[in-house]
Amino acid sequence: MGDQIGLRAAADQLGVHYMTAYRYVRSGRLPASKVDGEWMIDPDDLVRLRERPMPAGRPVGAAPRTVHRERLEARLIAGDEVGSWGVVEAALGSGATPAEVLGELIGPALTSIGARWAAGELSIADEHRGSAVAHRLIARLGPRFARPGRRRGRVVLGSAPGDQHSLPTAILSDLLRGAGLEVVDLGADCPAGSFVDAADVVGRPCVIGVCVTAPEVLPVVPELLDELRRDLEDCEVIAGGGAIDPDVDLDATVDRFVTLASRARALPSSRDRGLGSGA
Ligand code: B12
Repeated sequence: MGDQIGLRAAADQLGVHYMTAYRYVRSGRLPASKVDGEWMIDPDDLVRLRERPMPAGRPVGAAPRTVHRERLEARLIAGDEVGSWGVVEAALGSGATPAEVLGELIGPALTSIGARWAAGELSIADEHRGSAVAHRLIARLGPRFARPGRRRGRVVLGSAPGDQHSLPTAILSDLLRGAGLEVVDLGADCPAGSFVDAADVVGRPCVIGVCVTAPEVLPVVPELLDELRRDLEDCEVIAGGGAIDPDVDLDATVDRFVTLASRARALPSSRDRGLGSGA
């Protein structure tokens, strides 16, 4: 890595206007980090940019997806929400669906950030910064998954007690909403009682999805599942997530939830069968 240079010097070296270089940074095309309020650039990245220019109007396909993913990862690590959203918009503009943005851009960018953290290449602060921006991107995309009409079934999602990961349930929730399910996302670190309360609120029978991303919480999972299955005997309780299934097939996961939730919806609730708590 060479000595970092400022944005104006980078623009000069590229032979482009300052604002053009700024746009390259905000769109993730040119990696940069903020130092004392100024964008600083590694000269090696200028060389890479020259070697791999991005022609306008590239066709939709695997290669541009990879480019968008790499750009997004760079903007997430820089904590650049505006630039990150710019990459998302560029991907949507080139034909990616919101589900593809979640499943093929944001998810894989996070996975790569995690791998780079595990390899000692990124700090935990980089990961936290990127996660915070990723949450905001997911929130901005959320309304695009709203579907009018009758729901195909109901789902409660949450991470196991002690598991601090909330992004996996946020992403999965929207994919399930997009598939026509009503979803309550409880986020990180959910005690058993919260799953039960949420099931009562969304309406039973429903599917309870327990997300396990942190391997250290795996020991509490069997007991949690037993408890939930006891308390929510009219619901389907399943577990998944990176610590259980690291090579998850997202389409198959969504199909599984849809099948289980549709089947549950067709069943009478425990209250109708006289099995409720008596309340
Ligand atoms: C962001 C992140 C964090 C953030 C979380 C921020 C947040 N608000 O979510 C912070 C910094 C807090 C964090 C903490 C930790 N993390 Co972390 N984290 C990540 C990272 C980079 C991204 C996670 C993510 O959102 N992935 C993207 C989603 C889309 O992918 P996904 O998890 O596979 O989820 C999909 C599917 O699994 C499925 N799914 C999810 N839930 C369910 C449920 C059911 C029922 C089903 C069927 C499917 C399903 O749908 C999801 C949507 O696509 C990952 C890297 C990675 N590989 O994922 C590491 C990673 C998960 N973390 C890891 C670790 C080790 C930790 C810590 C233990 C680190 C530490 N020592 O402190 C702590 C955990 C502490 C705790 N008790 O929870 C490791 C886990 C290693 C392992 N599996 O063996 C990873 C893989 C990093 C790595 N490469 O080593 N982390």
